[in-house]
Amino acid sequence: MRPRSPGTPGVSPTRSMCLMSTKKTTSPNSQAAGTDTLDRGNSNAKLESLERFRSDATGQALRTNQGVKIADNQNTLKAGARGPSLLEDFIMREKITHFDHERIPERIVHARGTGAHGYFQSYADHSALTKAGFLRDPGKKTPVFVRFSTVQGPRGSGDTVRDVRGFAVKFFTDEGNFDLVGNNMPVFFIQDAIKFPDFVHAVKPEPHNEMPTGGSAHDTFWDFVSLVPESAHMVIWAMSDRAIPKSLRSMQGFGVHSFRLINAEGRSHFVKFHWHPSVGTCSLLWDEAQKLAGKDTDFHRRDLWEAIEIGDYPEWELGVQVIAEEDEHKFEFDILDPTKLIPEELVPITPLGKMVLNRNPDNFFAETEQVAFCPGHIVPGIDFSNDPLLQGRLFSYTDTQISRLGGPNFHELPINRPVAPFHNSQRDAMHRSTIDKGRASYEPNSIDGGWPRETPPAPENGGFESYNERIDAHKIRQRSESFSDHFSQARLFYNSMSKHEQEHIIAAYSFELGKVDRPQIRERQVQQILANIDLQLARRVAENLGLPAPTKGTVAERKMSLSRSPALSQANLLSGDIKTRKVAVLVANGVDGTAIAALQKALKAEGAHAKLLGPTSAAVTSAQGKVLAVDASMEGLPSVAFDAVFVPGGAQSIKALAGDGVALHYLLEAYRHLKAIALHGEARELLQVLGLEVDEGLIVGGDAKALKAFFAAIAQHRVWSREPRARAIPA
Ligand code: HDE
Repeated sequence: MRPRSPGTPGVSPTRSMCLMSTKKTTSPNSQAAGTDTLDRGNSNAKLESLERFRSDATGQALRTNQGVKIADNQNTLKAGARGPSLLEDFIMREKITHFDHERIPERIVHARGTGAHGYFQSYADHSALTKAGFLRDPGKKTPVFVRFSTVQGPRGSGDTVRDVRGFAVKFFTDEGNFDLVGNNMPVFFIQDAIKFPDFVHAVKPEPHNEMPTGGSAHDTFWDFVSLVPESAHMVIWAMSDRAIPKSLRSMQGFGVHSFRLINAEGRSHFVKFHWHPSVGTCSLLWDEAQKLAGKDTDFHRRDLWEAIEIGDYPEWELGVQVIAEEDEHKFEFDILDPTKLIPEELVPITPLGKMVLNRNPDNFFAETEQVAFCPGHIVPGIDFSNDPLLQGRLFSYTDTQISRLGGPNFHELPINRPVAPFHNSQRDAMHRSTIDKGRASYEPNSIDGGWPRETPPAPENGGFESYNERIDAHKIRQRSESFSDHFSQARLFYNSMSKHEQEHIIAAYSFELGKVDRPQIRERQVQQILANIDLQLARRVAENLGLPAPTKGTVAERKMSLSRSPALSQANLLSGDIKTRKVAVLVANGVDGTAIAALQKALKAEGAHAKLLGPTSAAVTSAQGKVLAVDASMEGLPSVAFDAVFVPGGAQSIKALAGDGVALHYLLEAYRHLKAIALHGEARELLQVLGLEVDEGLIVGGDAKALKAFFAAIAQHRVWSREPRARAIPA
């Protein structure tokens, strides 16, 4: 049997056994092709082939790229110890030349990102909806690689900026790669792909001084969106808490566009893809997000990395909203318009399966940086809709990789290689690594026996067939009239928010527009966009900016059948438990060690975690005389990195904390950020020192009842009722 082009997504044998199905699948096609059985059915063979791409230098000699062992990696070859370096030093030249070319162009958008491996498993056989194999076999674990990203900032920018987050998933299915390249918001800024370069140029740092990094609070962004009303809906999402997610693990994901699922009978349904995280969906506060951008630029990627390392594997449920082809036109909006969502109250989500991320990459560059997603990567059983934004995306992604990854062979990189074998007549080009055998790189041919051959589209064969949609139209450059309502869904979103979410939206517009220098841009956004979404919203923002209050919108309000969609509010998206939450425990010498042990036990039972923080990172001695290792100093792991704070009693410890400005600031900041705080034993005395009062999230006591109240407050994510009072606390 001749060696096949190996195809696996970069999985090591021991760690990935759980990801790979050992089930042997032989299709008529694989038998016809003669050798495909190995690649399609034998997962061990896949794993073995993958290992060829991994390099483990443990126990190995240092060598040049030509395999020559290196004797001295400290000194260049010189004419005498103090003499000039010699050009013939091939070892130094090879090393420096390679280093000189280490950087590749970063992604034009979504440059800042982080990735993880995992698997997807279908809950059931969804054959009625699709013939895609990975959605039909509930026993099958399909390997995935996911990359989360921000949009605006460069590779080294902060994680917690106000921005949309990318949520891109590569499914390595047996029938080829399927890339679901989505975002954490269900709509987009523009309706037609031809506007994308304009939008991106506007949001990116301004061209003269390359500022700001990682945010949209600047003139060119607001100039563009205030002139383009179709952006109104997405902009309000970007001004909402969704743009400052608490963690990547707690983000919802959306395919945004309508796609199609096609079953074996060729029947099509429109679908919208949704990812729903098991830990619930919640956000940072704006003040926290800004502070974290400085205190821990890597806050999101660190959280994801650590969660996977400790076995808190992030999980999402994949679901679809299903719309029959004949219902395409039954909505008050066009399902092909990517600035519209389909409210879940109108079309509920059908759960399909779950995704678990259980392995961090071995090498950021080789995996996370070189992964190449494309919405055009689909498999039989999935198809596109005519959404004009999606249509443009279908070519842009592979095109961009050609300059980013240096040629058209990026599909051969280990992270991008499909699990399914690939054979065709494409040849050569930069960085070709497959050694194609045979003489015939054309089809049809008789010289190589006619291989590789086409596969008929019948479902059991697996040849891809596009949905047989009837198109009868004029060639025309025109926006459909059905795309013309830009404000109803922005209003629906605003109306669906809880009170505190609405306040955050007002604050975000006020903050961002406050950073805009040109008064006419601020005014245009308030008068011509916000006033058409909601007059109260527009007035509040106008007041904060010192602008005249708008009295009416500039376009007639359309009456919609739905005025609120509770599914859009994060207030309704909490998990109800405290799994994976992080509690800071403030300690000093003389701390009550028994209280810490009780807390740790209770947190463990709930699947949550505690970290001990001291005045320095030196160990402390408890009141019981036990030496307690400290995880970090309070300055090293600030309160913004935690969900809640616990202060155990112990007279000596509390005396020390009460006189320590860092500890007091820690508690005040946690209070200001509406976090649950528990003061145990003597820690009660801190209330007076801090000038704070007990509330439903500021709990005094350390017995089982107090811990229960503390945990209940953590599960609520924030003590929202405290928000007005918290403003009085210095930031
Ligand atoms: Fe992208 N987008 N995009 N985009 N996008 C890219 O492809 C593009 C859009 C999204 O982690 C680029 O490989 C066009 C919508 C994600 O590697 C580029 C249009 C949505 C990622 C590109 C859109 C997205 C990208 C840059 C309008 C949500 C990161 C690097 C027609 C549904 C993927 C790259 C990763 C990346 C083009 C609009 C999501 C330039 C032309 C809508 C998550 O090809």
